[in-house]
Amino acid sequence: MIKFTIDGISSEVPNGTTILKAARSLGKHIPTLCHLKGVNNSGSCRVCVVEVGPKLVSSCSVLVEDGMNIKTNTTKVREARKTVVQLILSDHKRECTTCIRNEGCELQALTSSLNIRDIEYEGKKTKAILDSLSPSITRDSEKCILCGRCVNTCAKVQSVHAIGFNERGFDTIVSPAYVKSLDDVFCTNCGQCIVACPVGALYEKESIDEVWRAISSPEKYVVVQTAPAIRSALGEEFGMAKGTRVTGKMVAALRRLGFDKVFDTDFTADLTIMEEGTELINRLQSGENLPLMTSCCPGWVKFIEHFYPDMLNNLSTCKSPHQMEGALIKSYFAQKMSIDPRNIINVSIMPCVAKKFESAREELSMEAMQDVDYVLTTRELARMIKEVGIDFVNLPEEDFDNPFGESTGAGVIFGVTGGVAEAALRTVFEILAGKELETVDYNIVRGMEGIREAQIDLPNGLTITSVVAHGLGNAREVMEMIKSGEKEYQFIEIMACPGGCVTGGGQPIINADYKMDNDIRLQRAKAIYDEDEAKVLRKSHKNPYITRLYEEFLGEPNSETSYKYLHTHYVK
Ligand code: HC0
Ligand code: SF4
Ligand code: SF4
Repeated sequence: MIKFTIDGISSEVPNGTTILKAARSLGKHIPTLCHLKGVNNSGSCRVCVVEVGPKLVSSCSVLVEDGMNIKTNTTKVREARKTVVQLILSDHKRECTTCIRNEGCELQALTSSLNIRDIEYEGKKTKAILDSLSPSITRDSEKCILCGRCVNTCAKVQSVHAIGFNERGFDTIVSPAYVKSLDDVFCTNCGQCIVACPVGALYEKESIDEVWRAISSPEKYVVVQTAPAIRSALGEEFGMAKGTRVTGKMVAALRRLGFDKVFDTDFTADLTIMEEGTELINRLQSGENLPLMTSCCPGWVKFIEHFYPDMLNNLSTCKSPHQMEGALIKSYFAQKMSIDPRNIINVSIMPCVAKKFESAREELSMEAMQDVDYVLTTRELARMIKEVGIDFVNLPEEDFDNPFGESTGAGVIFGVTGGVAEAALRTVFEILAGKELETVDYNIVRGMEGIREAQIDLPNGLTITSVVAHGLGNAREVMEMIKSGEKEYQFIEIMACPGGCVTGGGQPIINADYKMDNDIRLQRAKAIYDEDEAKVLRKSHKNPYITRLYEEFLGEPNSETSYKYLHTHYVK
């Protein structure tokens, strides 16, 4: 243990503890800006300075040493922090009232907490670049404070390196190499840079206006569906506790916004299990294109298209659940309701910005109609609800509409890492066993370890090795192990975002301060597993509406009709 003094109080901490962490353990709150737990701890912004002897040091990067005398609240410390923030503000496009991060911006909160009332310096400004070519992400250089949180997230967590520091000195800018557009480089559209950004320099490409226009157009029939992870986080935007499950209120809010039908993506998550489970059984029997890799995460699909194009045949040919649902709404549902599919507008509420890119992909359309017309993030949906003035917290709980409103627990758990694998096991096991099995919870694939392997004995005597990975850095590790022959797997689930969709790039943004002491992934995952447990039906093949869909329209899993509407191909 290391003995030290902080603001006159003697204490001790384990070796290797930063001053910031030591101070927090004693209830002292030191402000930070560039610091992001596990990702960025260079101390470059110097907002977290404290006095140690005659020097000011960055508390997030300097370790406590024996006998250290630390002062966190002196005039020198307070003035230094103010100067740092004033210099940042002098080069910042200060348009808080209209900024997308207004009230959620860490720079704004810091300015307020440091009691900064005026901008002391005005000087040269960063070159203005508004990059809005990507279908998912907009970058505004005038809001960027060069903290590096996005750069290190993309490099260290995602192993993608799409953005970095370019140019030099005052001209330094965070952007793709050669200041290209994000749309012109190998960006996977995962949006993890957005949720890492403390300010409004990175944000989703909004589609709110287009969706309002569709809703108010009398000839359009506007259908909305919600991804599994939305229900675990939407309430946070309305001040509810992190990870509060708000399924029924979410449905009620969507009805009040004016959507004609409110469907659940979880229904087609169940359908994905029927299609992908059958695909897995077929590949295991034929030995072809193994390992089977999940294909529901568009960030992961883009990653493999960019970096491992030789393994595209290993991807499941299944479209992702919300794309399947989009295709079915414009075919099966349109026929049932006698509506011209050209008058249907499909809106998906997703925790994800890569889904915006996915929905625009040419392959995911039929007869020049996109399966899904607009994707809104959880944050955009919250903005629409606020715009109308709906009292979300006090809404009654309502049920989804049918025929795409009923789902099993297996569909729900898609929203968290390991969920697709677990849902597949619940169905594949029973199909192979030819009888009902008691096991529902496959804890072997759950958890937040970056890479989780499991040996699974199937009822037909086969053993498969599966691996679940989340975060593209972990995905890359798995791919390299396969390429080098170090590992052999039969089934792989990958989600681009650490934690899975619950912490996708479109979810409510959690500030770095909260993340220092809490794991938001676990908080939201709990909401998902609670919903799974509360369901009467927990295995996809038990969903009666799935059975009816096969009887009335698709025939059987992997049938010709299924291929027509529910499957796709990938491009090198
Ligand atoms: Fe996901 Fe999905 S689970 S990708 O993370 O498969 O976005 O929540 O909607 O489509 O269902 C996201 C979440 C989905 C899809 C589902 C899958
Ligand atoms: Fe990197 Fe993902 Fe952001 Fe693209 S979207 S720049 S891959 S973090
Ligand atoms: Fe989108 Fe989920 Fe993939 Fe993240 S993990 S990119 S939220 S689909």
